Amino acid sequence: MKALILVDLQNDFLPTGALPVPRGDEVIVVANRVMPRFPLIVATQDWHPANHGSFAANHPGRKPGELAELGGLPQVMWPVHCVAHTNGAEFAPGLDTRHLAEVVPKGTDPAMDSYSGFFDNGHRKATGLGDYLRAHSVTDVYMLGLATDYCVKATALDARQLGFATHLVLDGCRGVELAPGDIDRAVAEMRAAGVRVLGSDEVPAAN
Ligand code: VGL
Ligand code: ZN
Repeated sequence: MKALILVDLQNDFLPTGALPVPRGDEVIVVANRVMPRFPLIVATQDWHPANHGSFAANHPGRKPGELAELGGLPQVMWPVHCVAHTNGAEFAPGLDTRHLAEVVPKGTDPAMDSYSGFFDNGHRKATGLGDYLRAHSVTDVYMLGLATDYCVKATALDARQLGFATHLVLDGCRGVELAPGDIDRAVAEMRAAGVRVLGSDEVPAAN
């Protein structure tokens, strides 16, 4: 059984959002195009409380883009983004959400960030997505979304670690690229972990 994971296709990651991913808007049509090829589709949502520790604004003197610490881990300081129940956290307009079987919130604990859709960054708590996929006999996960160098990468690496055959739909992803080369390095890291990288035109039709 195959599943499609749509990673953080939310307003705040679009070019007009609070944490803009360059050309992030271009992946929405890719998501809509491949969805009909999957029997099971799930989506993650970055879903932070206003007091989240990844927000520079919650650390006096810190600016977005700086490196600090959260929950004992190195933590990039981000602009306030994807605050639960705000417009910025909503799915991108134009995304066809009718066939989402499950929406997985992450990053809800103010004291820990969660890039992956499976676990927080400290691998201390699971979101339930792994159990959900196993309960549905999923063996293969395909994924696309935002951002390649953060949440997509973390979700793909965890999927591999959980034993799923993991496929990255590269033209359905865009990255933040805080430092030049971050996207290429993220893709290389995923490949090295056994993630198969493909184009949306190579995603097999539903069978
Ligand atoms: C993300 C930074 C902070 C992402 C989420 O979705 O890649 N990046 N929160
Ligand atoms: Zn976030």
